[in-house]
Amino acid sequence: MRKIKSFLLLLLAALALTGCVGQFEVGGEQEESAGTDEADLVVVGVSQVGSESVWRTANTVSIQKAFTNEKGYFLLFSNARQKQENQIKAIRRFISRQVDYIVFSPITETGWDVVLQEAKDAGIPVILMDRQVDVEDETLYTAWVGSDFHMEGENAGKWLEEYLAGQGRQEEEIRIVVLQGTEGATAAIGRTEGFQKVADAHENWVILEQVDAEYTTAKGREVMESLLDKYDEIDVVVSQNDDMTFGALDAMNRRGITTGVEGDVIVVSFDAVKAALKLVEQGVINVDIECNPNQGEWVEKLIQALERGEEVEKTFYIKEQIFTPENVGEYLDDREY
Ligand code: GZL
Ligand code: ZN
Repeated sequence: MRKIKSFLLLLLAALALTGCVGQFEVGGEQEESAGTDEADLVVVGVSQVGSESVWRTANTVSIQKAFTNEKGYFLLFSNARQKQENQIKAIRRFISRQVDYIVFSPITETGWDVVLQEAKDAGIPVILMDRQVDVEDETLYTAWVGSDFHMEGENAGKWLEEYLAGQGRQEEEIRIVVLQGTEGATAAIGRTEGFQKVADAHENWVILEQVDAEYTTAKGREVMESLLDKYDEIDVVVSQNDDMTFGALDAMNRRGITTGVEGDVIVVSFDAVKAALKLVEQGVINVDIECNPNQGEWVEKLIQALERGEEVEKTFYIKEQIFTPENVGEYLDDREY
């Protein structure tokens, strides 16, 4: 692994001579250039899902903040634009460049066994962040840092239970639609299962339909339009990220349907990005289940431990909470994303 350092430093020296050291694209990656006096950098190859949501962008920022030259890293960052084959290509490029670590958020859980075996054969540890892989051999990755998506889904269900009880609506039929994230993504699987587990305890809750709206605003709007065409009465919209929620709110508002605390439709959202928390504060969104994107620092801590030759936990859940109009005010100001 170290021998590519001399190659890299030669390359950088050449660039430095031409005075154009800085971020440069190599084979679809952005490389944070290292100052030429950096003797011994840990090279980390990161394959990110894409830039489909505000949450994803914040997640990327947390990676770029964690893996800086000052902290001793050479970061190779690749944006897969939400295509699994781009992630597989990037991982193969990282292997051929013999990076020290591979970090990635797998867009969906399946299809990774072959390329992760290649990384294992090359002796390169793989750390997962955010979403998970469903592989036969769990030794194909060293650790995973992310959220407890089941817990997030269950928290959404429990909040709805309490909210409806507070309105005396434990008996009446509650008609629910769910905008799901990308099919096969850990976050979508967990949030769906977690919410379903609570819904199963309420025979008066009717989940009319659950539709993949790919975590984007455009698809969220389109899916909400079709659900509004199909069902004349919807009481609750559960939307598995804020970007889809923005699209769904737009679709409802265009039809004069109001949402939130005083509205016709209860809105349950996930991610808790700042723009959505402002709508929680206004009472337009009833509750937002946080999904903490700041995983970079925890992945970096794992790599530090591995560099020291320590054993690390396989699973690392990061802390998160839920936001309602009652509590959001105290968090809004110092929220970065
Ligand atoms: C959740 C993450 C999801 C976010 C979406 O950890 O995988 O992907 O909820 C993002 O915003 O697209
Ligand atoms: Zn579960």
